[in-house]
Amino acid sequence: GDPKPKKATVKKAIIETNRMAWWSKARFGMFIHWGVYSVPAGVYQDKKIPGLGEWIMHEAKIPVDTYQGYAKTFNPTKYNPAEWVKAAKAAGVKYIVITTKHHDGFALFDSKASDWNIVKQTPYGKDVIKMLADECRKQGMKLGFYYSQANDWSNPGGAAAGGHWDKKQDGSFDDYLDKVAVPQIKEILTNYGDVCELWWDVPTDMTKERAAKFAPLVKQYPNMITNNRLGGDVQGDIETPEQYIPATGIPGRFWETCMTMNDTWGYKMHDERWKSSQTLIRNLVDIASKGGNYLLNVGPKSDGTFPEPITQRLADIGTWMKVNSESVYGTTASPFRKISWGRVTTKAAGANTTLYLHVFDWPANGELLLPGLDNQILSAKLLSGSTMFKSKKVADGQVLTLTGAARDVNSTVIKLTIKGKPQVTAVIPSANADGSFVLS
Ligand code: H79
Repeated sequence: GDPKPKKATVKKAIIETNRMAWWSKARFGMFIHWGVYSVPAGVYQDKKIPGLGEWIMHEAKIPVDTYQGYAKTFNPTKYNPAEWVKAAKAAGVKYIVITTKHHDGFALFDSKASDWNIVKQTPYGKDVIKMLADECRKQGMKLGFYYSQANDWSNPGGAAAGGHWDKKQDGSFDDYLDKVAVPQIKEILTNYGDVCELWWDVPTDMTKERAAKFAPLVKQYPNMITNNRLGGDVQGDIETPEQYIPATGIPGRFWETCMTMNDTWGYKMHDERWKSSQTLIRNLVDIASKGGNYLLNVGPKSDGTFPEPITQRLADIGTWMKVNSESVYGTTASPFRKISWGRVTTKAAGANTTLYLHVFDWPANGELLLPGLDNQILSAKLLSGSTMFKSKKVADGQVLTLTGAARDVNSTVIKLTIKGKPQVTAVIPSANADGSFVLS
């Protein structure tokens, strides 16, 4: 037979699992994209610039000096990190990841490695990252940092990879890495307490050798989770689908879908295509049902406040989570191959199993089919109330008869307890070659 795995290998596997445990349970994080781009907010020389708000410098080819002028009016006097963290908490968010420096190269923290930072350049003059870190610590919120390592349109040499339109951007990419990116990573990992997640972005021109420049720093924080965008041959801990939900999840990898609430990460004054609260809640559920995390973005305005549509949506999500969060936190993927009426999340309950049935589309005849479910059903209860539902066996599974339940427009959750581990007989065509399956 196979040789037994060495003790050290087993021990390492356990440490790895524990390291990711809080993250896997969390399921819901908040991304914050904030920077100088929130000042032009999508408008340059009276023209609406199409595309992402945080890309305006690149999209409009704004000269470095002109762009740096925006910092002179970046004065977020209404910035109150206590309110931000409170709003995140109330929405059910378990961790925050904020842009410490995006592609425009502007550091939102006090940096000795580059003068292009909030303390040096703005009338505000305060380290907003420190303020947020202090507040997160106070309110028991985990904090992670986004840092654009390979796309920097302001610090000389940093734009070598990401396009060039101003002589001021000239320089050696390696010098930029050595003099700005590596020292700044040291600063953000050293000066703000625990960093739960380090979020690299866009590994353009990041060779193995260049990625290795960051390795000694990152190695000092073995509990910090890193994403897969550093470059070189570094895989990181988590996959990062951007703006989409993988149909079958990502078997064998931790993953986190990051997504905007409208069509931009950084604030734009003319972007009103907001996803509905229902869509955002169902996305969170969909992602949990496939075993991933949802990193939902907010783009604050330059005055330091969240745009009203964001505040509204966070509150709506919070209202739903207040009643239903146990169907999200600590759950794992659905045991079903395909469910037509919604999504399912799973949690072990001792020897038994809880299935959270998220009903998106209420069955017209009130009969909710659990396709191919073989286990004995011990109970079926509305999560938000005391209503119990009866079940019966049918040819292709089991059916719950839904009666008199208060429906939730976002997702009505039924807490189903079944005996033992889920046993689901396939009632639809076979799984993909890797054992995953299409859920929708
Ligand atoms: O920070 C957010 C994005 O700004 C960043 N990743 C997320 C988390 C990101 N950087 N690069 N990309 C995403 C891919 C680039 C996409 C585009 Fe474009 C930017 C499409 C439209 C604007 C670059 C410029 C490609 C076409 C025009």
